[in-house]
Amino acid sequence: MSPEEFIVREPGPLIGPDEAVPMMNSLLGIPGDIQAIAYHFKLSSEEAATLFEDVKYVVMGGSSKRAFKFAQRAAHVLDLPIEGYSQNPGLRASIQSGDLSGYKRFIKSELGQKIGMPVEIGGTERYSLFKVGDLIVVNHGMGLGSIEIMLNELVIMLAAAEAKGVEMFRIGTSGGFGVDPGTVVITDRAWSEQPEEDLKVNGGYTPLVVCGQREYWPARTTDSLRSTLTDIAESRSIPHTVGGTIAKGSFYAGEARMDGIFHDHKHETAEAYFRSAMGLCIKNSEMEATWLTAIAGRLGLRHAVVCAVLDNCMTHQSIDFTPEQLGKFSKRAEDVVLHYLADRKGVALSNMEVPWARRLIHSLVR
Ligand code: R2B
Repeated sequence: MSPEEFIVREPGPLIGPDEAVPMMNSLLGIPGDIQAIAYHFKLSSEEAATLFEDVKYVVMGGSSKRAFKFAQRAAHVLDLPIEGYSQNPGLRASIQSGDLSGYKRFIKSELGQKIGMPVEIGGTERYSLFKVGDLIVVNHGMGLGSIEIMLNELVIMLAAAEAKGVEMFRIGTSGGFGVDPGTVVITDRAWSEQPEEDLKVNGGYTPLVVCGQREYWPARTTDSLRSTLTDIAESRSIPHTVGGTIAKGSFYAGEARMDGIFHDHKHETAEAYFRSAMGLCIKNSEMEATWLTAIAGRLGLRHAVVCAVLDNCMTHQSIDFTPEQLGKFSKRAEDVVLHYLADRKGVALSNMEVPWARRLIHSLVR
């Protein structure tokens, strides 16, 4: 197939601070009148419109616990109000209908606002979404399929709310290619796990399968945001590097890890793979970056991927640090984004931690 035969989806122009998240699917309606249901979040466009109108930032990561902790930290250190989903369904009506979940959510929401504890908004079976001030913190689960679902529904809700100038950050963990554990990789572009396929189209695109066909979607993160985050890491002495990030479709097989159920490949095969990736300035691999750059890129939303390296795939393939060390490493990625938010809000960060007593109360209530 010659290059001109590829379907290439171009990045959209970056939206300005007063421009709303664009709606690209006219079947769902026009801005100001979008009729949609975020199926996995169990929220309608009408609910989203009232909840998310003022959203400016979205911070996402794999685990729901980490999303809660980031929201908790952001609320505390940036002094952001906790926003819950507190439509009182009434105790009597809840008992009569035999479903107390709405009423329980109302109580939790009211309580959360009093004790500074973020509370999930919407359905929680698949994802946990918190809102503190103008910030959404949400988990996307593990893998490309999971983040694609989350992003589609989230972006539709933000478009329905006509949220303006929204910026998106993925913070997470990753395996490093010749990069030491504890280093934060600030992604310049995402790659598929077959980088030679990405190279078939010039200009920073990555192949994604859509309706059985390979399409090329934007792979670059936003230059200005990336360089601001790099300056932040530099000035705060957070160990970091900038480079490419492979988003794998699998955790064990994709890298011929030595700690999976199969061990079909020699270590040299995996090493040759890592080395050829390193030749393209690829620094790490995780499992989500391509769908973020693809979706945010097409919509013109400023976006960044900031992942801490937990293990260097070149030297050892099992994650053999203590949970405390790993927690410290992954916090570094969070810190970069937290500092960015503080700078944008003009907040001087003296203490970046939530006091232990508050954390204790929250863990008892949650
Ligand atoms: C990083 O960590 C998860 C696997 O442990 C996955 O979501 C990723 O990208």
